[in-house]
Amino acid sequence: MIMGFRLIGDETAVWNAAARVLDANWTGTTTVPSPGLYPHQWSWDSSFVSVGLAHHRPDRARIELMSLFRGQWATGLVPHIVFSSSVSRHAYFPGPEFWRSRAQADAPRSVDTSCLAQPPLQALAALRLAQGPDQEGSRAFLTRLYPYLAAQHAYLARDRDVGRCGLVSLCHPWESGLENSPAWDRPLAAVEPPGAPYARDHHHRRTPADADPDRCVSLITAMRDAGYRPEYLRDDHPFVVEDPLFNAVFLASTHALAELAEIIGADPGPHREAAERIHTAMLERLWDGETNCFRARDVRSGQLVPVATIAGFAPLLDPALPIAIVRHLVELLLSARFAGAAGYPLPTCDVQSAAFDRAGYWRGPTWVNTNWLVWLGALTHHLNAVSDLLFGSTLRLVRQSGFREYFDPFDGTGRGSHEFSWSAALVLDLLALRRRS
Ligand code: 2M8
Repeated sequence: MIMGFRLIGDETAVWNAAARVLDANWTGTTTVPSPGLYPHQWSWDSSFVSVGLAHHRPDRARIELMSLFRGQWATGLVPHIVFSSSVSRHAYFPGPEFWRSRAQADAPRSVDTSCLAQPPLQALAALRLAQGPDQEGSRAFLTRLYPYLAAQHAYLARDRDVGRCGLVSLCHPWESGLENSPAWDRPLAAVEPPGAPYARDHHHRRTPADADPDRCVSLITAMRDAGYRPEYLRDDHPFVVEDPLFNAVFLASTHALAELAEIIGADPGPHREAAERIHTAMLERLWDGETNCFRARDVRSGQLVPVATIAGFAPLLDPALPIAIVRHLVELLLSARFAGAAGYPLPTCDVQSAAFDRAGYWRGPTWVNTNWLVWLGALTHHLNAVSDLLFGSTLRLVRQSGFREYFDPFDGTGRGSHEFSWSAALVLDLLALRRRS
């Protein structure tokens, strides 16, 4: 279904191919990120997918979002994985038997989940639906969804502002969505390694590709044993990091939540105030005025992490970002540290950093979802040269290599899984939004 905009050149073929990927990965209630590698429902994947489905199958986008909230905890946490009961328990590690969510009083009884968060894109995705053609249908849907979104945002502000400075803290690298980013190397190295390596025979298929799987697994064990209590996270948990991408997404979704409140006749005021608080804290805590970029802050050491990554461009999603900072970010983005050195931008890590790895998982390759987030930020500030660059680069990648999970930033070679859902979904959004204007 192509509505209200004109595709040019071979864009119709790209559109149809992307739609076929989403159709193939649809299970009836959700779209798996990739059937072989990621056979369950991931929180931010589901949101990216809903953004694309809003143009292709808005009916499915609504089911997709609603099905994710089956996994919401009584605390408001939207877990990063909702496990499918029809998939073998060996299909993915760590699976339900590792997280043991049902042993937690606040977790849902009817479905197994992980116990971590992921960048909270759901309100932003819901707003895309509200802006689609079926406005009547979506208003009823949004009225149903709104309380779940509000609870999710309240949870993050209340229980996950571990540093008490107005930002959400990651308590695990997997909460970032950029699992193996070099930004986590230093805070992770400061975590006491477990006495014994975790039982690798538990790992039947693959473990998230971390630099340090033992520490990653032991961090979850520690959180689980403490019942995921906020007091434990605040007082004892060793990995606590404020990340610009997570918080920029939280800020953008908080603005979206205010707009949704207006649409359904609820009060947007508290969401606008929350957005203002995140905006202020992000500038105070994560802007590095010496090197003119945003960096993650390790709350335990108090230090900003040394490496500049793609996450530092996500604050462009903040409509109130001061113009001087916007200019610094554009300069860095176009420089030989990022787009200026890559034929297929944007690399996920500063290419001049020692940690950069053109093929390493989240350590250099270009991903469609990070391109899309920065593209959205560029649109927010009317940075046409940047949004056109990201649009062109992303389309070139999928035309050349297909809807792969990630890509070599220098020659566009596809890597990771094939027919990856968010790569397809976000290309639909790029095509739809560019042509509508
Ligand atoms: C990757 O993360 C999972 C763990 O959550 C893994 O490595 O197994 C990341 O790319 C993450 O951002 C994504 O949501 C997930 C599913 O696509 O895969």
